[in-house]
Amino acid sequence: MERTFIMLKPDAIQRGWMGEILGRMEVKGYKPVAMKFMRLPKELAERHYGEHKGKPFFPNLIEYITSGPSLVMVWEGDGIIAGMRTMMGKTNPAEAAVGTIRGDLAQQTGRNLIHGSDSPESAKREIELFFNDYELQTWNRSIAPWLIE
Ligand code: IDP
Ligand code: MG
Repeated sequence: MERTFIMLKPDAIQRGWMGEILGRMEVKGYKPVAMKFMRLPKELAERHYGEHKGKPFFPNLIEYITSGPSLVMVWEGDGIIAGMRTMMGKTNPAEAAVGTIRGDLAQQTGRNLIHGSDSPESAKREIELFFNDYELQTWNRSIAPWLIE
C-alpha cells in the first residue's frame, strides 16, 4: 500500500479547516499512519521546499510555512500519492476544480492550505524528513475488505 506525506499549512489551522480537510480524507477511506502538530523550524521548512530555493516566491513561502503550527501527517491508501493530489486540486486555488480542497476553500497560491507529495520519490524523502520509523503506525481496520478488494 502506498504512503504519502501531507501537511495542513498554517492557514488551514488558523482558519479552522482541520476537521473539514481530515474528514475528506477519512470518508475517502484513506488511513492515517502518523500525525504531528508542529511549527516548522526554518531549517526544516527550507529543506522540505529545497527544490524551490532561489525562486522569487521562496522567502514568502518560508515565512508563510513557519508562521504558525502545521499538521504534518502520513496517510496510506491505494494510489494515494496521485489521489491526494487530485483531492487537493491545482497549486493555484483560482484554477483548482470545484470539489477539491484548494478549489473549495482557498483563493491564492500563497495561501493554498495543504501540501501533498507529488511522486513516490518525494513521498519517501518527505516522510523520512519529518518522521522516525517508530512514529509510523502499522495498523489495520476491520472494514479494510470493504475498501480494498
Ligand atoms: P504544490 O504545493 O502544488 O506541489 P509547488 O509548485 O511545489 O506546488 O509549490 C510549493 C508551494 O509553494 C505551493 O503550494 C505554494 O504554497 C507556494 N508557491 C508556489 N508557487 C507560488 C507562487 O507563484 N506564489 C506564491 N506561492 C507559491
Ligand atoms: Mg510541490
